[in-house]
Amino acid sequence: MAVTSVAIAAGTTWLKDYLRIPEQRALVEQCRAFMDGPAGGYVPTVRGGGRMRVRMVCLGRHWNALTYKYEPTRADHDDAPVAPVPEEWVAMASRIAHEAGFDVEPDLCILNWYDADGRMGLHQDKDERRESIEAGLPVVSISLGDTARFLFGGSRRREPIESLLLESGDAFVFGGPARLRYHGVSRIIPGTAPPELGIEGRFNLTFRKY
Ligand SMILES: O=C(O)CCC(=O)C(=O)O
Repeated sequence: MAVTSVAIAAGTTWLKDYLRIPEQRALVEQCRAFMDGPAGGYVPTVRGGGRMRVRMVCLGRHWNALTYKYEPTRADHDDAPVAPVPEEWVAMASRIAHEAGFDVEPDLCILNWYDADGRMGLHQDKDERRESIEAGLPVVSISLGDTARFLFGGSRRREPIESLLLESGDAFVFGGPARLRYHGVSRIIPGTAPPELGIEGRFNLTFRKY
């Protein structure tokens, strides 16, 4: 299947079908190994006391859900040290960013697992270094498994929100003037993953430069 590049708005590119099935399958295996590994996925509790609706593993730097800061160990959970982002993942995310017109080498990845009830509230990604955000260095997102209904709003919470169906193998990039746009996942559509992946649920990887 050919990659379709959809320019959603300034700084925002949706690369549909970016990853072929063999690449997706290899990534799913790696994601599973991180999620089920020794310092594996856990359900973060955010500072208001609510439990997130995903299982999360951070690579490169840990995002602390209580302080909203990045750190070298998982201080809000088990204090385990954070594994590095695999080099081939950095290369892949840089390549995707380049396709969307950005020059960046990400140094952290947040890996989320959504089961059939998974979701993520509308938020901005704004905990990276101020310099990275001001430079508009993009967030590169990759979807694997079940389709997600992805919400994409504006830079202010009250702006209109678009709803997009991100499918397995899609990449979505937002940077430049779009770097602080609100986004979230309102639902997962069970049973929509490509059968070749043998997966019920969804992995999402977001790459960022700290
Ligand atoms: O799962 C997604 O598509 C979005 C994930 C996200 O918003 C995040 O990790 O900040």
